[in-house]
Amino acid sequence: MAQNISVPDIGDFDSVEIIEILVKIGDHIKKDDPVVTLESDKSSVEVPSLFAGKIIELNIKVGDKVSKGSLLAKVEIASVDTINNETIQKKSNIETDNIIEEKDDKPVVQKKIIKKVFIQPAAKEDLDPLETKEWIESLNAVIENDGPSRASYLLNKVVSEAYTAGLVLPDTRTTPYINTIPTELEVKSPGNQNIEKKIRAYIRWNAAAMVVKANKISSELGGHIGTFASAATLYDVGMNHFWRAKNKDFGGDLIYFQGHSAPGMYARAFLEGRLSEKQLNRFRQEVDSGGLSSYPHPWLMPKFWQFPTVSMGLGPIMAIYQARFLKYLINRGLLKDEDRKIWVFLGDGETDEPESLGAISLAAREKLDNLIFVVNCNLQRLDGPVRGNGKIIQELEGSFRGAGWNVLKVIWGSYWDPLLKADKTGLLMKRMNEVVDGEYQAMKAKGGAYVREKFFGKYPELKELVSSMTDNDIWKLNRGGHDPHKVYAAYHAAVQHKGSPTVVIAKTVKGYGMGKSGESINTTHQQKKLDEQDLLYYRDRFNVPLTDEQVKNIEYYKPAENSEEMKYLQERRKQLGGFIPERSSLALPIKAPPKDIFESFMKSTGDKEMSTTMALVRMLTNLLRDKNVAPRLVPIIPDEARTFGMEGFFRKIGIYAHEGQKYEPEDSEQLSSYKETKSGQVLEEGITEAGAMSSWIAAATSYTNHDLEMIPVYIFYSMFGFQRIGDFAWAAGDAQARGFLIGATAGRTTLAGEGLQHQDGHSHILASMIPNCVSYDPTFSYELAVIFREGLRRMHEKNENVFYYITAMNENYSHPEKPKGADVGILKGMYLFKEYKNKGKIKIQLMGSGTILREAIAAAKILSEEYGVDSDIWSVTSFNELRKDGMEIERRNLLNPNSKKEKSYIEKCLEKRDGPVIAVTDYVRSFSDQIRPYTDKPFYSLGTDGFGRSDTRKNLRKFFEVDKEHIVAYTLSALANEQLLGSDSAEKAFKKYNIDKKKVFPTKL
Ligand SMILES: Cc1ncc(C[n+]2csc(CCOP(=O)(O)OP(=O)(O)O)c2C)c(N)n1
Ligand SMILES: [Mg+2]
Repeated sequence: MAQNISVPDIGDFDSVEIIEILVKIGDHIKKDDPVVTLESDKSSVEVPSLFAGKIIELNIKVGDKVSKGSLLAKVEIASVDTINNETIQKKSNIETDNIIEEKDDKPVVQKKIIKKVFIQPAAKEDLDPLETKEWIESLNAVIENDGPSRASYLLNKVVSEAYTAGLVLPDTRTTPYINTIPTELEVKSPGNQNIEKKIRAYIRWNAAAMVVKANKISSELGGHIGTFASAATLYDVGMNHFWRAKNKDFGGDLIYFQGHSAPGMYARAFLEGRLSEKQLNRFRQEVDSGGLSSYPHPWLMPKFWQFPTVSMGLGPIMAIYQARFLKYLINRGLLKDEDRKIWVFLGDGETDEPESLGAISLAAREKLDNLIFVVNCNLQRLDGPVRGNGKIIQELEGSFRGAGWNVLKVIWGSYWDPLLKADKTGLLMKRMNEVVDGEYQAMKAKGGAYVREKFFGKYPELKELVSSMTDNDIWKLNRGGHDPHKVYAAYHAAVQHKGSPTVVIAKTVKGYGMGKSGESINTTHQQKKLDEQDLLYYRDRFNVPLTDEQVKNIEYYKPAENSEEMKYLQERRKQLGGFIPERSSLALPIKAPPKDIFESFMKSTGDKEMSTTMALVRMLTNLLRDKNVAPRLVPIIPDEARTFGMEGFFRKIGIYAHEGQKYEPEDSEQLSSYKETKSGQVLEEGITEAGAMSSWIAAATSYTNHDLEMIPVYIFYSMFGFQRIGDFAWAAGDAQARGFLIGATAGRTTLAGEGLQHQDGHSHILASMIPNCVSYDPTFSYELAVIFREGLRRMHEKNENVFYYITAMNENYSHPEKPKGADVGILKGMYLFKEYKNKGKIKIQLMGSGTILREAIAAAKILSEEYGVDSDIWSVTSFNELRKDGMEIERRNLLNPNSKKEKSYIEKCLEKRDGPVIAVTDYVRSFSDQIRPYTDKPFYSLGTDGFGRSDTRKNLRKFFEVDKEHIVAYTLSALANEQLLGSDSAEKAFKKYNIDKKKVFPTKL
């Protein structure tokens, strides 16, 4: 039986061109195999076959224009069963309508006043509607008889009671200021608490000693003691019991450590035998190798740190997208599900950062139960209290619960348990609720007597409650985050929890154990020098077995290898599979595709016009046909797929959606319909550049975190790239990310109508600041192809730790054939595109990049034909790469004054060529000015300095003086300036092109 393959609904286009035929007569194809590629003026898309079978007829050829319904080919199919049963049929909307009309069977309360009471039954189904009714009627009666205030009071009481009994009330925003897990439900730690306490004390001591020692060398070195002091228990319980390391049998949990708690991680690694005393002595002294970096920096300690976190807010959001990416890899079948967890530590002050909480709703939406946040609420940030007049723990609880997280508050330590039990009046809980953080902080700074008076003293009943306790006993009433039992119970509950992410909100004391020198005082954060008395106090507080003399010498403490502490420590980590943190990669390289995948881009497009963005999308489509590369590509798009002509990817490879697609998309009959699927490949991030970049980083570091090399390609408006997510890009460099960032709709005058906030004339400058970012501004599709292919080779085949930033434009133009031998120059940053050498004696070196190179090419023609000025036209694919080369060679020459001078690549290109350089780009002048020092030729740059504005490309180029007319006139003037030509020519040109000499410089307009 033969079936027709026709053009499906292609959306808003009447007729589109066939640019590729991907099958031959006689080919056996599977269902969904692409048959042809269609291209409109904006995007290209493959048409898949709806049938499996043998191609028996081809009814089209390349270049044909087709529309919906046009016959493409005929297929002889094997049997009727193979006919695609997914052929999309429009379902009626009846089902949906039914759902909408379904009766709400919640108890209906008649009385008007009750409408103000928002009560939801806790269980999904009402087991006893009569009883429910009685409850509601009772409430109703109280409201009517005693008023709403009495009713609220009673409700609060009931809720508190319910909470103390361990009921989870997910619909309330906050719960009372007590631990989420009731004492009776706490799972006990199997650990030996005595030994763990000692280990913790040694780690505390060594961390503090390391910071103090560094500051004896120089107070310039800095460091923090107070943060880790407050978080030591939170880390230690994880290290001893929960965090499983990567090894040959398991992928490993991933831990994002709070940046400035790094001293604690070094101190533990020292006890574990992974870092030496010599290394600890080199904390923050990294210039001569062997030092320890101030904070987690994988670039500086590539075998130790995994995640750069110290720029606050980046860790939490990157971790959320990391957790999502892990699920993506599992759902795409690239990684097995080993129940790995992502743990993230952040400070309570850090939650001020929009990035910290900005993506928490995504984490809940994606049901990331592999994600655990631990917020260390020591109530302080750098200058003072996080919420002096409020309660950060309650505020965070509200935010996280509201977003749909499982919230576990760890506020009070075990010493409080008997008091809470004995509190029959509920006054203790009331007092806990009413005290604000500023007071809680002051209480920990001022001792037991103060707490008795200020906290318990408020109510006679509470004073009585603690009357038999000494001030010292009261002082010992600990906070949850310092109690290993409470922390263990919370972590245990967190790892068991299914269906949503968990946040453990732990209350601690900043500078815990530091006494007068820095416990809970506003200056704790900056404390890095402890005097002798402070150190002796610290030793005594934690019973560190060091003599006074050893303390005065600030010696580290490491027990004998065969001591019970050391054996315990090693055994625990052995049980958990190895050490953490540790960075490694067992990822296999991806073989770069054979050259022919990009071959078609090396030829001229003839009259056919297209943008480099379209060329890129075609390249990606081709790559999706390469069996090595295809599964590893991760296209990341922040809600702009249609802008970039990438909508064809939706249907072809699907949009990742962990729950698949629960609806029939509006455009389901179209070729590029919005297809969400559990195994989808595209990450359609929505409008979040920070989120999309975090996804990109997760994919770009997958080779180390999941031992799986991935190829992320994040495509965005270039203006909303580096300047929006610059700090993430810097962190990506630190994390040794490998992947492509594509700054689309690039160029100040090329993205014409969008105006000031959209038109990018500087993203390359920002990209150039990141040492391992390789950036290009190509003009022609063959340049893009050569660059992209080399990126694949360098990053994903040769595993070089660089990442690529490439700008792509939305201006359509035809593309010439690749000049012979241009590849090397394209990659190095410049090559000779064309020479005019048939006219006069005057010559210029004309350089351009991006779309503006085309203005330069047009200007060169005018200069040659009308003014007798010849030019060498250089396509400068990367001023940034040229500068890197120039700087390095210059430095080498300066270091070796006696040796023969080496030549930079720019010098080599220009040495035998005459005339001044005229460089012109769609970016600010400092972009091309970068290479000025590396040539002795006179150098003139034209660029788009100033704010953009909306207009046509032609008008914008005139405004910024980068159009062919300005290039001609300014070149003539430059030649006059160099006394190579009289000034008449320039003056005539200014007149001819109506160039207004009185126009104000564009930066002032
Ligand atoms: C983006 C950013 N801004 C500012 C800082 C400087 N900084 C380092 S620690 C700190 C205070 C942190 O307070 P918190 O998050 O509560 O952590 P704690 O030390 O109290 O645990 C600040 C502002 C930074 N590291 N990153
Ligand atoms: Mg804090």
